[in-house]
Amino acid sequence: MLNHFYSFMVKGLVAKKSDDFSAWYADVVLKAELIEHTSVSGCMVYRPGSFAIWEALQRFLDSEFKKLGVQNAYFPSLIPESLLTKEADHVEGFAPEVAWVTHGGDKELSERLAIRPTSETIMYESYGKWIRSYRDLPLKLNQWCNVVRWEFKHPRPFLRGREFLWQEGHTVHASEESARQEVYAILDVYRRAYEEILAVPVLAGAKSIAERFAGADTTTSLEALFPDGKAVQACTSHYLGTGFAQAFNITFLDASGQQQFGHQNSWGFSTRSIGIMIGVHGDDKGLVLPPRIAPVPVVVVPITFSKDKEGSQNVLSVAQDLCDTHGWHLDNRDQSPGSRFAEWEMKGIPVRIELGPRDLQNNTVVVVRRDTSEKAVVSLNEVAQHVSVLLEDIQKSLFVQAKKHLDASIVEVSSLSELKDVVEQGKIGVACWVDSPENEEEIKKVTGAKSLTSASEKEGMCVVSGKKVSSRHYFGKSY
Ligand code: 87F
Repeated sequence: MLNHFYSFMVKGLVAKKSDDFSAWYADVVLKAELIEHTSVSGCMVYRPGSFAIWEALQRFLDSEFKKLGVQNAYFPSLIPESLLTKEADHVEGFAPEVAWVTHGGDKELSERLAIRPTSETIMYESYGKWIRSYRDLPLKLNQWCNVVRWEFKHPRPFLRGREFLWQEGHTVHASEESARQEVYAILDVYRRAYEEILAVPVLAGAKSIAERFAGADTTTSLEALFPDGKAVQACTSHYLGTGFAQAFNITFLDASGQQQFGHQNSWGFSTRSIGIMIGVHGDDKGLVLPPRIAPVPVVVVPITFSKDKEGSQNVLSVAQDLCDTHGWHLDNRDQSPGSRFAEWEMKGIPVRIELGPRDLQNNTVVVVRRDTSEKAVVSLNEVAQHVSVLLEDIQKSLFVQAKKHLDASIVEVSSLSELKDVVEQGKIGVACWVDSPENEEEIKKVTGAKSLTSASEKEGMCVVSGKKVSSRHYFGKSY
C-alpha cells in the first residue's frame, strides 16, 4: 500500500537497479507504461508501449521464418483432455499448470478442455490427417498466439505470467538430418532477434537431459544474463524425434514406398524476450530501448517561453518541420521541459532533441542520447545525418556493453567448489561435465546452480565424476 502511494508521489524509480533489481524491474515496467496489472494475478495488460515492441519482433521473426519456407496458420485454443494426454511424456510434470474449461454456461462439459499451454497435440492431430507421402514434406507451420500456464511461482511482467504471447513453429521432415538442420537455423534466427534487434548477447547450446523438454529428443536454447547475475532461458528450438509422430500417426510413404514416421521439430519465442531486453539495458532513469526496437526512436522537445511569442512560434514551426521531414515524434505538450525530458527518459526513447529560441538563433539543436546522457550541440543542417549515425552507434554500443558484461561473467571452473564460488559472485561457470540427471542433481545440491546450456567442447575432467570428457556446460543461478 505504502509502495503504491509512494509511486504516485515520486516520478523516478523507487529502487536503484544495482541495489534491488527485482523492485527496480517491477517499478520500471509500470512507470514506463508498458504493463498494467489486472485483477487476475499473472495476467497482465500489454500497453501500446510494449505491444509495439512485440510487433517489431514479430515483423523480424515472421519475415525470417518465411525465408525458411514456414507458413502461418491458426489452431484452436481449446484442447480436449484426451488429445492433450495422448503423448503422455510431454505433459508429465506440466499437468499442474494446465488451466481447464469445464462448463458451457451452467452445463458441465462431457470432456474438459485445456486452454492451450502449447499446441503440439492440437496441431499434430491435423498433421496426422494431412501427411500421406514424402511429397507432403516438409510441412512447416507457425502460429502467433497466446498460451495459458497456471504458474504458482511469483509472476513477473513479461518474464513469468499465466498468459503470454508467443509464436510456436511446428514442422515435419522426411529425415532426421533435415529436421536437425532446421532446429539450428531457427536458433540462429532467434539469436539474431536477440543480438541484432534487442542488442542482447546470448549463449546458444543444447539443454541437459534433465532440463530438456520431456517430449523432445534434443532441446536447444538461448540463455541471457541479467545484471543481477541470474541467467534466463531466452527461447527454445526442439528436435522432437518421432515420438509425437508415433502418438499421432504422422506417417508417410517414402520414395521407395516404405512407411516412415515423420521427424518433427517445435520452436518458440515469447514476450519474455521483452522482459530480458528491459532487464539487460534499463538504468536508474528507466528503460533504455535499442533504436531498432524503439517504437519512437527520436523525440523532439521544443522549449518555448510565454514572454517570447515570436521566438516560440519559430521554435514550434522548426520542430514541427523536423518531425514531418524525418518522421520523428513531436512533444509540444504544455508541460515543463524537465518533466517532458524525464518522461521520455523513463520510456527509454534513444534520442531526444531539445530546441529553444536561443538554439534557433544559432541555427543549432541539442541532441541527447539516452544510453550515456551525452549531449551534443548540432547544426540544424546536419542534425538528420548526426542522428542516423547516433542511432547506429547506440544500437552497437548497447550490445557491446552487454556483451562485455556477459563475457566477464563467464568463468572456467574445474571443481565443484570453484563453481560454487563463481555462482555466489553472480557469475556463470563453464565446466567439463558428463550430462546425466544424477550429475545435475549433485551440482544443484553442492553449488545451488542449474545447468543452463551446453558450451563449446574442450577436453578436461567432469567436475562431478572426474571422468575425462570434452563436453562442457554452462551453470548458474537462473530464473
Ligand atoms: C505446460 C502445460 C502442458 C511447456 C507446458 O518449448 C504442457 C506444456 O509441453 C509443455 N509447458 N511445455 C513445453 C513446450 C514445448 C514447446 N512447444 C512449442 C516449446 C516451444 C514451442
